Amino acid sequence: MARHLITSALPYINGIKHLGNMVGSMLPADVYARYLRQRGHEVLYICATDEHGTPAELAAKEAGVPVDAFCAEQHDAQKAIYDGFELAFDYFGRSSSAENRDITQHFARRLKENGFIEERAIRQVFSIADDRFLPDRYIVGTCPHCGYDKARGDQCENCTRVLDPTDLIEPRSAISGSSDLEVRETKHLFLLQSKLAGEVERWIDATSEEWPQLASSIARKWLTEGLHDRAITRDLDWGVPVPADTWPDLAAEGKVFYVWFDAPVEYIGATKEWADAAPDTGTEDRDWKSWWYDADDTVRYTEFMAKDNVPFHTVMFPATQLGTREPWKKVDYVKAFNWLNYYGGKFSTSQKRGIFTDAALELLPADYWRYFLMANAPESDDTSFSWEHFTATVNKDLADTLGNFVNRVLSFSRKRFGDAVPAGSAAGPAEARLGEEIARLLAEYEGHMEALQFRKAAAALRALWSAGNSYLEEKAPWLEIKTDEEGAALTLRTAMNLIHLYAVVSEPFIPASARAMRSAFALADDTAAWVSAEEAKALASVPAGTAFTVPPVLFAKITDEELAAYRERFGGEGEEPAA
Ligand code: B3M
Ligand code: ZN
Repeated sequence: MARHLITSALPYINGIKHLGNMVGSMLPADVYARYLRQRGHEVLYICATDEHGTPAELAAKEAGVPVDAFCAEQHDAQKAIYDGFELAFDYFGRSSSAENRDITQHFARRLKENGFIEERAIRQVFSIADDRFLPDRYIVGTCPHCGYDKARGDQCENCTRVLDPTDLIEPRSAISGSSDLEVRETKHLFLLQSKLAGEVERWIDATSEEWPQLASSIARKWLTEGLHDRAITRDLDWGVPVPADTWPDLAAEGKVFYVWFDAPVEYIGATKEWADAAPDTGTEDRDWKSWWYDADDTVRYTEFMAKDNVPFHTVMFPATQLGTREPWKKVDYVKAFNWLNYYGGKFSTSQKRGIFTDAALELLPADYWRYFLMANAPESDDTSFSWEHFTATVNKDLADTLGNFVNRVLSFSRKRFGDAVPAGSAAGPAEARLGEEIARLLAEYEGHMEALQFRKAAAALRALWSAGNSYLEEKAPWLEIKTDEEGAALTLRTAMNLIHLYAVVSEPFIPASARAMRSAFALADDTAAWVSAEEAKALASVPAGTAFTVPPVLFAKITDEELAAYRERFGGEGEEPAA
């Protein structure tokens, strides 16, 4: 079996994320990691909070707490929510870790040794009152294009135009509000991407064939626009410090690395954090470097991210890795996602628009969200969330098709045959046909999962659930029992085997419900990680006589009143949220 390294884009530390952020990175990565683990592969799923850069500093300042305390608290808050969604990371690290600092600084030293980093003098805005250089985002003023008076030095979020701080009218410091600014010369480190462009292009040519069109087209677009040398240091108080042993002057000025220089390195950093956090029982050898160093022939690396992160992951980070002239594992497959919109408009953390991960879990169990989001994942194009669509999907696919099947099969059998799986007559043509259909649909489901086509995989899973309902309608044990008790028992035993099969294969999407279905049966040995084609055809993994219980209803339907209340609270078509 292969060794699969999986990473998902690191959520920024500032603020609880919305569902759109999760469905474009961590959730599909989790579904894929779960599936591969169940198929017997060795999987390492790594993620972390992205804790550096101006977003963290500004958010901490707004919260009135030191940035390191802010990050520690926000990391735990986000991790608790992801635990609620059952995102089964092998490790969820922090880009502010010592491990990431050390590896980032190592990368920078190697890049300098190999001639891919140099110091350059640039002119930058200095704030006398704050006694520091101000990164572009720290300068606010009036936009010369639209007159918006809170435009930032890098971009006006009102008219989205990219700006230069010197464009702003009446510029002032976002920290102190002081307008006592002047432009001074300062030195920064530049990553000489232009010198690595040829190698990056050859790597993309050799690797991106199999990537989804969305990822390969964005990577190529950035290549054709030309790989420019890029400043990779900032004047911030919070970030990976420029190492004094290599750049004493810049270190003395307190320069730190640009967040997008250290954030992708945190995929490696968090893997080392995972190893360093190994239980000292010595029970497991967490060899972090075997996943990342000289691992081209032994590890398959898949990245999950939203489309705006593709350039950094397919151009800048591989360029950085190549420039070290060390055999760091580069990505093999980039699974990029479009946007999940909210009634056609963008989810927005800053404008509190859409549904946030914490609120989602307060409303409904994780599996409702996991299934809906994956069945409507923005893979080939943007998709839009609406409460009406969410309600219809939950009520039909989860409550009616799966939940109702489980409940009525187990309840009816218990009522008529007691608490053990009934034997009944030997399987007949209907069971043979069903077995063939289940095996076919299972193979389809596996094919889509191997191809990372999650919407198609969810559709195949739904078809598996529907096949059980069709069989039940065809056999109608509630009628059959009047004339053929043995036949009705066979039908129920077969349907119970389907429930167990659903429990095993649905786990990547709806782990909590899968556990509830599986634990209904008191199987002596219930360790099967997957279902073979033969087992799917036979539908006999749960033998007659197995004790079972009837779990509580798996999915409560969303009522019209609840639907109306959700729309009221979060806003609907063209309606502003009440909250
Ligand atoms: N923190 C996510 C974003 O752009 C960014 C990903 C970093 S992955 C190394 O929202
Ligand atoms: Zn503007």
